[in-house]
Amino acid sequence: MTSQNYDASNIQVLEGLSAVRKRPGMYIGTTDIAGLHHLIWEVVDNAIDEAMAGFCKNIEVVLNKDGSVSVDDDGRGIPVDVHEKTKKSALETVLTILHAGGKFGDGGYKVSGGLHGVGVSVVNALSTKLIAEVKRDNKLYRQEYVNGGNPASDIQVVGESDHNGTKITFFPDPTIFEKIEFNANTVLNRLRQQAYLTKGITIKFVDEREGHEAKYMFYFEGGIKSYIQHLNNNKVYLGKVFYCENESSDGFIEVALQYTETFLENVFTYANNIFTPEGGMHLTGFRSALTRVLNSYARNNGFLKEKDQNFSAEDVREGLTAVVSVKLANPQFEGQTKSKLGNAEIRTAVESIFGDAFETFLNENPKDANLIFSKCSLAQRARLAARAARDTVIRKGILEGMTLPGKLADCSSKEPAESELFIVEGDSAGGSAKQGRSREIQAILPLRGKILNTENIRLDKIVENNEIKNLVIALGTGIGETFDVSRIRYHKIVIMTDADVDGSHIRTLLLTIFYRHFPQIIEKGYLYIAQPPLYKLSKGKKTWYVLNEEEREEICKKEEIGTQNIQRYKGLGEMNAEQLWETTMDPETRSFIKITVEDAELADQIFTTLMGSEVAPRKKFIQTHAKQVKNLDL
Ligand code: 0RA
Repeated sequence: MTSQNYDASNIQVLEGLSAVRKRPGMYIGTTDIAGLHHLIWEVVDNAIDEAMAGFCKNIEVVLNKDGSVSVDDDGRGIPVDVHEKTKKSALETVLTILHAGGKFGDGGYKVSGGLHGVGVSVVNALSTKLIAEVKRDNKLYRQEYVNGGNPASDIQVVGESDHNGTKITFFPDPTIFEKIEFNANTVLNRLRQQAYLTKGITIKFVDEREGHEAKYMFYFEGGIKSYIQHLNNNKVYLGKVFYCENESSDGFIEVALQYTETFLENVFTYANNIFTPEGGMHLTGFRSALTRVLNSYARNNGFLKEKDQNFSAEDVREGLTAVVSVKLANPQFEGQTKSKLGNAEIRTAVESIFGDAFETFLNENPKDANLIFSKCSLAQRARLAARAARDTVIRKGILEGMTLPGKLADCSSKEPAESELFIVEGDSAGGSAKQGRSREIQAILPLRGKILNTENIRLDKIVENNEIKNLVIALGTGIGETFDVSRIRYHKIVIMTDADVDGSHIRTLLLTIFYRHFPQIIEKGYLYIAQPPLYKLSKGKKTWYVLNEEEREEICKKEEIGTQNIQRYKGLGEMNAEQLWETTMDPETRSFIKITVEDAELADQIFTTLMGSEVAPRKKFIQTHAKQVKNLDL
């Protein structure tokens, strides 16, 4: 833009976009890789809005060779006529004025809050160049913006078109983002999720970047019903998928669910296609209707006898896979990460729409109802047994200060924030770790051999296992119904196992235990994996400890180290106390991997596949991932 046509409204516009450039975090959360991807989400969300309003059937996302991204849709096309308030084309208004995107929309349930929905102008502000192409009125319009949203020219007619749509191509600004390279998997996962949530839409993804070439297409006829089938793909499921959709004056409600033989609950909730991991009113309504309907049906049909207790909320959650998706006019996002739905009216809407439909489903499908009730009743019996077991076996210990296990070499600090617990495989490595540690802040708990395969073992069995009992007592949190993460005695829990197959198996088992029974510990970021070296290389007085083959090859080549100077550590036990400290435990030099449940769905599927009772999917997984076998247990 030149200075001659710099009038008052322009100044306001540029101030708006420069505010975005000054504090990008306020608009897209962060400027790291997650923030970078928000740019794509923002444009795709706009196209999805068009689809939800019933005007768009196809969306194509392309990662272009030149580093830019294109999002092309066949919606109505952003209007190009002059907007009376801003005296600019609607297109330019949408692309240069903050929050303008939602104001024109008459598309029913317009996303207007949460992490997204900040408007495509934010994408423009954070791009070095953005090209908008609009197909409308049989014409193809084009306008280019540069350096954070400045129009490089007026809107121009550059051709004809026989359909409507919008294509936005943008180049993320490298001076804003830490990194401007997109991750195809991140984009794919998001697009797949959006495709599930928007029944009947086709989303294509094309990666044209050199060395990354790929093409995908997502179309799910059943919407979230297909999503449930995908989530339960590797599990033994109980009966068919329940699905309902309905509209009330408060919004549009969709629920799909299916029980599985697993013990885990997988409920994903969305509001206006935005994932709400903190739950909220839609989840509350869903849960209360589920418990209420199952109990009343069970009583009426003799599954629960007079003397029996009602199913608790936990009993009906076990093995449940569900997706709850609501669309409403003015979503209120609350909570720490603005990902909890606050609209109270949606609770009653979900409760009655889902409740009625689910009751009908049970009445009309007695076989499926039977399977669900058997599962709930098993969960109920296990809960009561676990409670009894805990009362007798561990309640005294964990909740009333039972002495710490003899095998635990505790640290002297009583401050959880600085304390670390190393869970070490085998007694001999445990010995070295006890000698080598910093007694002040590091505690060692040796575990003997293979602990157990938790997949098929319930809470009541777990608390009878000595190794696990020691672990639970050392953690200080309790387990099951009385689990309390705030009582944890260490803020770093470090799994330290050998770098071999057995070690990796034990690590997988431990991760499973944490994932199933102490997920809050992972969510808090307290769980780590130590990385003991695989090799020690030496040349003269110099030594190198290396973590993997690649590093070994590199150093051996560079330093001309021959085989006689390469020592391979088969296990932690081969290192003396000093070496173990130096390579793996010393806070100054060690490198830990922090365990996250960033993708609970994926983690669950890997655990289920590797450790579940179904053999076929496990084989398939190992075959298709054999080359990445190192990462199996993460
Ligand atoms: C404002 C108003 C209308 C549509 C859009 C914006 C719109 C924005 C984007 C961004 C990407 N794709 C998009 N498609 C549409 C309503 C248009 C009308 O009433 O005709």
